[in-house]
Amino acid sequence: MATYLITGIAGFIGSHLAQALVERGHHVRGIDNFSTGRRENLAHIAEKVDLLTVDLVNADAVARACVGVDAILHQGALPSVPRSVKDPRPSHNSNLDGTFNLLEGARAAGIQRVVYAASSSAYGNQPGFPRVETMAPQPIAPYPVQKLAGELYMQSYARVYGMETVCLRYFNIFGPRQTPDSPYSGVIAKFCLQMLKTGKTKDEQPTIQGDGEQGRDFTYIANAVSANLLALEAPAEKIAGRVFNVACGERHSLNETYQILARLTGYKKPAVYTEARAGDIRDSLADISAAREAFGYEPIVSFEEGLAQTVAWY
Ligand code: UD2
Repeated sequence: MATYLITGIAGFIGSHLAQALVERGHHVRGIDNFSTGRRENLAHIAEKVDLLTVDLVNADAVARACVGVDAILHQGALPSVPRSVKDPRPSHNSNLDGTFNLLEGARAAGIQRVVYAASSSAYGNQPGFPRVETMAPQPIAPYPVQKLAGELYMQSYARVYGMETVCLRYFNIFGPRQTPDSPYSGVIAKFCLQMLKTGKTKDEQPTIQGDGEQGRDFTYIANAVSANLLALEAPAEKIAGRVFNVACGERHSLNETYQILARLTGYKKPAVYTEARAGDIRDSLADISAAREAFGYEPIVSFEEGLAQTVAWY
C-alpha cells in the first residue's frame, strides 16, 4: 500500500484516478483549487481521500502537500485551448508556474516519481499521422505551449536531479464526470448534455464547428487511468524522462461521433453547423506503440463502448 498525491483531484481525470487508487487499497491525498474541479466528483470516495484546498500557484502549500507521499500524479491544470487563447495568463500561472511549483515541492520532499498529464496539442497542425513522440512539437496556442514547457521541465528534472518523471500526452479524454456545461467543455460531454436535455431545458442545440470532418483520437477515461497506473508501476529505466502518447490509435470524425451519440441518446435533429473554431486542430491520431512497449499500455475500452458508458452516465 502506497500514498499518492493527485493534483487536480476534483477534476474529471483526477477524480477517476483517485477512485482507481482507493479501490486498489492505496492512501490518496489530493489538492485542488476548485476553479474547474467539483467536490461532487469525489462524493462517492470523500471519506477515503485526504482532500486539501490548495492552488498550484501557492508554492509553499504545494510543497507541504508533497511531504510524505510515494509518488505524484500531476493532473491539476486550467484546461482548454480556447480558454488559453482568450485569457492566457491564468492558464500560464496554473499550467506552467503550477507545474514548476509541483516539481520543486516534489524535489524538496525527495519524491522520485511524478506522472504528468501532458497534452497531444503539443503536436499542433504539422503534417504526419499518426503522431509519434519523436516528432518535433509545434504548439500553436498558449495552452499547448504551457503543457509542452511542463514536459520539458519534467525531462529536465529527470536528467538533472535523477527524478523518475514521465509525461503522458493525453488525446481527447472523455467519459463520466467530464464537465458538460462550460463554454470550454470537451465536445463529447457537451453533446451528451445537449442531446439528452433537449426539450427539457432552455437548451442549445449541439453545434458542429466547421465541416465536422475534423478527426480526433477520442480516448475513454478508463484507458487514461490504466496508462497512469502502469506508468506508476513501470521500472524507472523504461519511463524516466520520457514522453508517451495515451490514446486509442484510432481517428473518429466529429460527424461520425455526432451520429453515434444521436443514436445512443435517441436524438433526432440534424446537426447544426457553424464556423470552425479559431486555432482548431484539424486532425489528431496517435501512435501508441511507445507506451505499449515501455509499460504494456493497451486501450481497454473502445471508442463506441466508451460513448455508450458516457451517455449512460449523463
Ligand atoms: C482537446 C483537449 C485539450 C487538448 C487538446 C489536444 C478536451 C476538452 N480538450 O482539445 O485539453 O489536450 O485536445 O489537441 O479534451 N467542437 C464542436 N462543437 C462544440 C465543441 C467542440 O464542433 O460544441 C469541435 C471543436 O471545434 C474541435 C473538436 O470539436 O474541432 C474537439 O474540440 P474539444 O474542445 O472537445 O477538444 P480539442 O481537441 O480542442
